[in-house]
Amino acid sequence: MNRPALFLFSLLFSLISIPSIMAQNTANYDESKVPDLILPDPFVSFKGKSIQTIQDWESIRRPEILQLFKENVYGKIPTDFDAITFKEVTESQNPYPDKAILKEVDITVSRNGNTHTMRLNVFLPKSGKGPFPVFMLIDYKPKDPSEKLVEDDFWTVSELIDRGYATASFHGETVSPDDKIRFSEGVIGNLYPEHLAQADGMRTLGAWGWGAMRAMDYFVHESSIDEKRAVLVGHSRAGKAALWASANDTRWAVTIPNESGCGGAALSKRKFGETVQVINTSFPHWFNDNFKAFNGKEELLPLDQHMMVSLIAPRAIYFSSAREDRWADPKGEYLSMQLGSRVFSEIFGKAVSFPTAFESLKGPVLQPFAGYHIREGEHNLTWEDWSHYVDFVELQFK
Ligand code: GTR
Repeated sequence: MNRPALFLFSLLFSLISIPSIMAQNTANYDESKVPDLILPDPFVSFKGKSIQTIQDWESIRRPEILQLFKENVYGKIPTDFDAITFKEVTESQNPYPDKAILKEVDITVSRNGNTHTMRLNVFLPKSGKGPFPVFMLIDYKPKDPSEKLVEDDFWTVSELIDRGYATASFHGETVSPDDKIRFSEGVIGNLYPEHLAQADGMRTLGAWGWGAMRAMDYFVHESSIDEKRAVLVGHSRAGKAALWASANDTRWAVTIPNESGCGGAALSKRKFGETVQVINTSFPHWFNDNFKAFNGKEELLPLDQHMMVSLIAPRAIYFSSAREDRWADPKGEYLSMQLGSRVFSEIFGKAVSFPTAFESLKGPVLQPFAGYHIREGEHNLTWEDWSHYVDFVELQFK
């Protein structure tokens, strides 16, 4: 190419590519630029029926909302398989031998002659009388699951044991690799390969949700754990997966996504911080293919994340944010809880309310069924978060 042609080519290239790169990389952090929120009504059915009773909710509206999320956002989570086995292995040293029993469990699931094995790590209190309530964390840190059994400040095993809980965790990588090329080299490719060709098929976050369900199967099987008092926790990307897992599997008594942001707790239609286009571009393997149609078009989504809260009800749900984690849109997370939790009072007759404006919130909102806190600091899961979770959970289980 001669120089003027090269110049013209690169000018054209930059004109085409700069706006699209900017659209991907610039996040709005200005509240005055947030569009007027027009949100779908959780209490009106597709046919326009006003939903007011538990019966109509369970038989009409909840299945509609679940279907909307399957089709447009996360993809289906398959529930069929032929067999599941639990095998205890001994690979790691127990970091808390004085207070806890460590069980490393290989969960092997088979379907159509194929198998997939995921690893669940479980700590049971040595003192106290079981069966114990359990905090289950979907983990994804560090990147290599064999590197470390417990992330000290992230999965606060010791403190949870001290408060009388069992706690368990699996690493997402052992179910579906968090990688846009290799994501199918886990349960999706091994057991459910037909999903790869489906626009509403299971992808990584759905697969992590599938993993949480298999962990729950283990709790049902393990007599020292009380599966009726099981709490599902996930941070950030794993918080998105925890929400979707619990929407699909009503065996979880309490669901706690921490700083789960876009595609998690935060309202997508606010377009504040991370957007649908940004998340689908950086992590095309997280959500189903249909979700990509809403890149830059959040206003066309036939749902928003407050409806995830309504899918969890009447089971308990808690959101948490961090002040400096604007990428995850703390206000959008709170609004989603505030609006979505209306299902508790309007359908289930439970006194749940979030009357306070986000800007004037002081301290955690702790009440039966639904709660929220925002702590100072950055995007992370810390003991400060966990300690509020324990306080919230104690309100539910007492
Ligand atoms: C970010 C991503 C967020 C959130 C976060 C995390 O890069 O944009 O949606 O999931 O990672 O998982 O820590």
